[in-house]
Amino acid sequence: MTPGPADLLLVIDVQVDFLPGGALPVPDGDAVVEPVNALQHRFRHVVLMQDWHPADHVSFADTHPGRAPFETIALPYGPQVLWPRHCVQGSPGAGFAPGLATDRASLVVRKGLDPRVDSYSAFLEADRTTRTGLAGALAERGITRVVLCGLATDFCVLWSALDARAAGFDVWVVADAVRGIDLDGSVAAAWARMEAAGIRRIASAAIA
Ligand code: VGL
Ligand code: ZN
Repeated sequence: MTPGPADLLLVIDVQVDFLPGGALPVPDGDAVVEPVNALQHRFRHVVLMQDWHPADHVSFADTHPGRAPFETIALPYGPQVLWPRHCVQGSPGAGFAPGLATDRASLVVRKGLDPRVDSYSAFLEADRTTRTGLAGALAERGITRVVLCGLATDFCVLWSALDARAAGFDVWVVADAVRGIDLDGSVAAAWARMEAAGIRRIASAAIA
């Protein structure tokens, strides 16, 4: 693949709290920084996503007395996995990973700001109704293909890729520039769902 003017690199949640030692560490998560930086030079359009929660966010186990991280609860919009408190607005853990290049991004989009609604997806919050505005911004820039990288394969990358596809974009995921959390086989399940949705998998070496 040779990226052209209608291709966008969408960098998902490469933030301190998702790295080893962070509040919600993705195993080997820091390994994506180098390939993500290299990829950014090959795209004219780069958008960085940032998970950005209020301190009392509904996805935090702390917000629900008696609940523990990684339990699933029922919310009005459906099942919600409870997480350790992470990516609190303005906290060091919400910052981009040290070493992540940010200069080439034209847009930084934050998600998960509503205390009552989570948003794994860069496009559509967990209520499946509230839009982040990203699809409109990409349409205005004439983007037709979205290439995803970042964290985590089985949550924010998965949902962002599925919603990009549902919004009509041609969607690719860079296999060596993502890492997953992997709860009960969720990484393998994520790849299967993406494949079934017509999302393509590519190696960063094949993008030049
Ligand atoms: C994410 C869980 C909670 C992610 C964000 O970036 O994949 N996962 N918040
Ligand atoms: Zn989150």
